[in-house]
Formats: sequence, structure tokens, C-alpha cells
Amino acid sequence: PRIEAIELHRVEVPLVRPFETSFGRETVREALLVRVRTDTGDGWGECVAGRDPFYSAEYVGGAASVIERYLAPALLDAREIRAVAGDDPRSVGVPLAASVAPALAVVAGHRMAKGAIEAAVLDAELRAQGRPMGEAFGAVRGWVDCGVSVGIASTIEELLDEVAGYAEAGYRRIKLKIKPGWDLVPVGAVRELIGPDALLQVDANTAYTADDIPLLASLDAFGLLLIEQPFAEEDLAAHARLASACETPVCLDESILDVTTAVDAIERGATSVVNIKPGRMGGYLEALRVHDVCRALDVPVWCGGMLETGIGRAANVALAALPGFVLPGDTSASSRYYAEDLTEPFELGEGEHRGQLQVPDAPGTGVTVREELLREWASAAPIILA
Ligand code: OSB
Ligand code: MG
Repeated sequence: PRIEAIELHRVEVPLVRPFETSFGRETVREALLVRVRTDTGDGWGECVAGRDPFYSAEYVGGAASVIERYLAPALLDAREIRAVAGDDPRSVGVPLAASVAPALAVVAGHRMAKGAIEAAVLDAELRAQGRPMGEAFGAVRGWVDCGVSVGIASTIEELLDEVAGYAEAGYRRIKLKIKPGWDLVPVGAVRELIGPDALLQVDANTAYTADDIPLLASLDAFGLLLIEQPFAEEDLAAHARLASACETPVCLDESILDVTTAVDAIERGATSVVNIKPGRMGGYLEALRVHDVCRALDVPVWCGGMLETGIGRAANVALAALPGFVLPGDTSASSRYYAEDLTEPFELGEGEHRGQLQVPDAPGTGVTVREELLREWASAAPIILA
């Protein structure tokens, strides 16, 4: 196969409710979508970068710029397969997608931008092969357990209302966003509401410092599954200190950039559970490597989310069907985010599949992009690079 063109589409998708974290508040998802056109068909990828460089250094405008100026030209220059066997982890059988990372390696960082391109190429290649993404990745289940990430609320009452709604909808795990001043009280109130056996975890998005280790260790009282990324991305040492000071497992998100940083963080005792977000790691192929190495080290992983539309969610759900994903992910139903999704909606199952999403089984991501919505919600004219 051969890459003919790379298109950038920017849309603003309204969220059903504002999403507040320790780093900011969002009311719309500013999505950057990449369509790759090849001589054997098209594919779509979603960039996970946020509107602002607050979660990480990357942001949508920067990602669009680096794709336009550097990544698309580098890939169009390579165009055809230049991968060697080792670029395709455990021979997924996607030589074109595996040739993307090596072709883009000349650019430092910008993993989210690179990941969006690789995802689009992967989708195109698997569609041409007639293979669903889950099957290609080595999925071991047809449905995945879903959790939900709950933003910081204005009052405890509002928080409890929101959590009660998600519990009723069937979500199998609740994750609360925390920050200094919004931690012990909301966590205690939610634990009281959902009962001692319900799965509950917290995510601080780097809002604390090592001075807060005693406070964070006192979260042990609430029987949490894990504490996600309390300290700065670079501060593995503080995470290792917290891990020694508390019973609750420490889980890294922002700090895990690839397989190297994952192994390093595990070996240093800074993380005993890993949040895998393919976009943050430069793509699904690197995410497979992180999954495989964590599995070999007996470290549980779960699939994170970045408020993706159906395009990114479809691929995340396929990944979450791998055997190492033993905890429910931030792969929620479309309705948790959007009144209307950019693809057919993802809906929680019923009966034995309550609280689960079905892994798509059509070729590639298995979903269809609603192009009329892309036009309706466009925040900029598409950019076509050929
Ligand atoms: O830290 O996991 C995070 C959303 C945007 C940026 C960072 C994070 C999140 C979430 C939401 O927690 C997960 C989701 O439901 O997509
Ligand atoms: Mg997180």
C-alpha cells in the first residue's frame, strides 16, 4: 500500500456536561482528526491532545501545526513501506502502520500528533485487509469492562448525583478527579454512597507535591483501587516514596511516554499499575509493547481515555480487549460525553454485559465517521497534504 494524502479535520464537539480536572475545565471537546488516504482505501485517527497544554506539553493547535509542517511531509516523503520486522510488535501484520513511527522519528516528542497519524494508517491498512482491530491486536474478549471518570463538581451534592447516575447506568468502576481541597471529603462521600465493594479510584493529574504524601496515604482508609498520577510527570521519585508510604497502589498516567519509561517506572517502584493511553505513547503499536512488557512483569494495565469521540474510542475498546487489561478502563459510552457522537454511538450492554462495551468486529476500527457532523462542527477548514 501507498499513502496518497493526509487530511486534518478540526471539530468542536459539545460535551453533555462540563469536565473539570485539577488542570482546567472543558465544555467542548476540540478534536483533531486525521484521515489518511491510501491507494487501498482510507483510515481515520483521533489526536488525543487537549485544547490547552495543561495535561501535557501537547495541545491541539501545536499538534495540527507539527503535522502540517513536519510529520505529514516526512511521511509523504517515505510514502511506502520502509519498516523492518522489529517495528511491528509481535508481527501484527501491519507493515505500513509499522513504517510510520520510524518515518516520523526525526521529530522529537509530539507523540500525540504522531499517534493520530499512525492510528489513521493502521485503520486504513486493517480495513484493506478486512481485519478488525481487536482481532489484529490479539483480543481475548468481545466485551470490555467500563469505568467512568467523574470531574470535580461544585458541591458534594452535585458530585453524588452524578455518581449515582453512573452507578445506575451500570459502570463497573468510578474514578474521581481530585485536587488539593477536593480529596478526602468527596472520596469519603462517594465511598459511602456506592458501598464498600464498588470499585473506586482517584486521579490527581499532577496536582500534589511530595509534601502531600501523608495526606495521600490517608486515602488508604477508603479502599481505593489506585491513586493515579498525584505528582509531576518527571517526578518518579516522589511516586516511589508515596508507594512505600501507602497501601493503595500508585498508577502513573502522564509519566508513561513509551515502553522505556514504563519499564523504568515499574523497576523504580513508582508505579504498580499502568494507565495505557495509546495517543500519549505515540500510537497503538507502542501501546501494544507497553501492554506486553507489563504483562510479562505481572503489572496490571487499564485503558485510559482523553474524552475521545467514537473514532478514538473504537480503537481504545479494541485495545482494552487484550489479556493484560484486567481493570475497567476510562472507555465510557458515547452518552457520557456527547449527545451526538462522530460515529455510531457506543452504548453499554445489558444483562451479563451491563457496564461493558462491545468490541467492534468490522474491519479496521469498525466504525463509520459521520462526515456531515464533521462539516457541521468544523472549527477550521480541512487541511489536505498530498
Ligand atoms: O487524566 O485520565 C486523565 C481526560 C482528559 C485528560 C486527562 C484525563 C482525562 C480523563 C477522562 O480522566 C477519561 C475519559 O473518560 O476519556
Ligand atoms: Mg489520568
